[in-house]
Amino acid sequence: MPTVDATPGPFSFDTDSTVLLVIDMQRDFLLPGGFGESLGNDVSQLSRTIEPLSTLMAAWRAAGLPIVHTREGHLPDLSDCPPAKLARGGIGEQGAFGRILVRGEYGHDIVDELAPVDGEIVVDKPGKGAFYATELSGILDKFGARRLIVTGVTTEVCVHTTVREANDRGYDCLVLADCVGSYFPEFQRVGLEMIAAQGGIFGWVADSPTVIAALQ
Ligand code: TIU
Repeated sequence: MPTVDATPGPFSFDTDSTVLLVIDMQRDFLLPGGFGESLGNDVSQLSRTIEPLSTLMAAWRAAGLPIVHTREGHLPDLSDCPPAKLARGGIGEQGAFGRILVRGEYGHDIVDELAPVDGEIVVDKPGKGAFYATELSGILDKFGARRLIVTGVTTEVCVHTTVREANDRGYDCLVLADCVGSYFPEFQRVGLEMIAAQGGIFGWVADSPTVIAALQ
């Protein structure tokens, strides 16, 4: 069984029960000019994840293993957007890449470098967590998944919400530090520490090259 040198300890994963989850690598969060940058955020803190994640995805695909992508966003009529989220502004408004976080808009889709390939599943989610109001649980069941390798953005928001719930649902989660990003370096550091503290209170943390090496 492949084993990764992780924090707080080794993380072993069966290749027939592990899914690579790629969370919200969307243009509106990652690209200059997008929604994230319009809020005053430094998108380079996120875009540094694209290259290592692209390399990891290539190795994962070469090994014939499953990848599930997610996208945060809403129906064009915003009927699936809670009033409190809508009231904070942005969602559905016109941005540089189309209506912000609306399904079907250019900015809502995944960056070109990490585009899903044929057969990979994309889960559209209205919330921060990837389980809330989505079909993710059933999809993971079909893959027989017991473990998740978790990547994407942002570390302390959609990655944390998803990993915390995945842990409650019984999945062992390995979060890859070089493949998750926060606009705030302090949140990145502390967000990763929170996962692995207390003996791995809701997951493990490692870097992608160790996972790629374990696949060889
Ligand atoms: N995907 C995700 O994390 N959505 C966010 O809104 N994150 C922010 O950090 N804003």
